[in-house]
Amino acid sequence: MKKIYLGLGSNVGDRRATLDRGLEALNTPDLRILRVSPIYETEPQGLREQEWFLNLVAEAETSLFPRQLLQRIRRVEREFGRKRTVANGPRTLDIDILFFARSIIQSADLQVPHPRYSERRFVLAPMADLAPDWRDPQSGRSMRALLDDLQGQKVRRVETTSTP
Ligand code: PH2
Ligand code: MG
Ligand code: MG
Repeated sequence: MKKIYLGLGSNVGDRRATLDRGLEALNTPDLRILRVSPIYETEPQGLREQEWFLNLVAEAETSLFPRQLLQRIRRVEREFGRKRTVANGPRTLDIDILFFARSIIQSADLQVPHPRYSERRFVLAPMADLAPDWRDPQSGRSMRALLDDLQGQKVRRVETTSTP
């Protein structure tokens, strides 16, 4: 089993229920959710003219290979009515692979660690809650240090979740 971190986000519909049900849908024998961060309400990054998001990070372990994991995630996103229209636009449920153990993957359809995570407070704040000493396999920097470097994006913790 490999340890992974997934970022979940929602800014359409009942965001809180979507995150809860998304975690349930992901939690299977070959993809075990171990711990879930607090939930944050976060200012949209990228495309700014859209509703605020709820974001969280989940720590899990999986026997899937990275590409199988990607297929699984896409299936779950589709179950939640995710339509890929505007890049960085509104989404009922977005699930991103942040880390896959210490693997570094650079291919056209899959990049791990997530290529933009270290510029995003909506990832780093919940990530640092769960695993402040986890280090980026490329830069060697800890989540706490990366978060300390990032200012100005509005995020606020709204709820502490219970681990399934
Ligand atoms: N996801 C994006 C683009 N912008 N902004 C916030 N606050 N949260 C997100 O999850 C998010 C975003 C692309 O996936
Ligand atoms: Mg995303
Ligand atoms: Mg995504």
